[in-house]
Amino acid sequence: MKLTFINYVAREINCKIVYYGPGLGGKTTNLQYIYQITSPENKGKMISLATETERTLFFDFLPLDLGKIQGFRARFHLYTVPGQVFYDASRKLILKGVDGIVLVADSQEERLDASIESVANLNQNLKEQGFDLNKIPYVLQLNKRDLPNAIPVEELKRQLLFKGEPVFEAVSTQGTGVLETLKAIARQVLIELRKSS
Ligand SMILES: Nc1nc2c(ncn2[C@@H]2O[C@H](COP(=O)(O)OP(=O)(O)OP(=O)(O)O)[C@@H](O)[C@H]2O)c(=O)[nH]1
Ligand SMILES: [Mg+2]
Repeated sequence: MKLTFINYVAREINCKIVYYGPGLGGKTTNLQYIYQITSPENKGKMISLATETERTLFFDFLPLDLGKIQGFRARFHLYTVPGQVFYDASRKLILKGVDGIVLVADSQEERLDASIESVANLNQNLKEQGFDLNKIPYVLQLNKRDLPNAIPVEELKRQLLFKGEPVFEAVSTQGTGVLETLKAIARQVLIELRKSS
């Protein structure tokens, strides 16, 4: 199904990670933090595809410490989708060729329904692409832990866990939990690539 893009000249394997989740949950904030702390020689341009009303973000970067697969380095391309409900067509497009997904949930009580809906929407859109959320590398991030109306972690897990995926608490505006989340999804993607190589 997935044709991982291999660049034989640069000896790199390209991996696509998509940050999914409800509108204003903190997907873009995760990417901005990662971009900020990655040294210039290890990252490409951060590209923001924006229309008047809709934002999505893309950049690629090359972590050096994630190991090699049969002599190839792994280059990770990180994408965010627009979270608001009515941008479903964009989300489907961005999911094409995905290798791993981070669900950035909003911990605030009033955003619980939106987070639950986003997991369901992800599951549905993956199915349409021929992927299975039960099988694809997947990590859940509980973001905005700093806010007073954040729901207890155990309650969020009960509502949002899909398959026993790794869960990380985050305050992405402060960078807390952002790298832990990224490393966890990268690790899963590399394990899958090693299986198929
Ligand atoms: N207090 C707090 N605010 C946060 C946190 N993470 C993100 N925000 C804020 O929440 C707002 C939305 O964050 P974005 O990163 O733009 O959210 P998004 O998921 O990309 O939203 P869409 O692109 O609309 O789907 C911004 O004002 C962020 O500064 C957090 O952990 N704590
Ligand atoms: Mg965004």
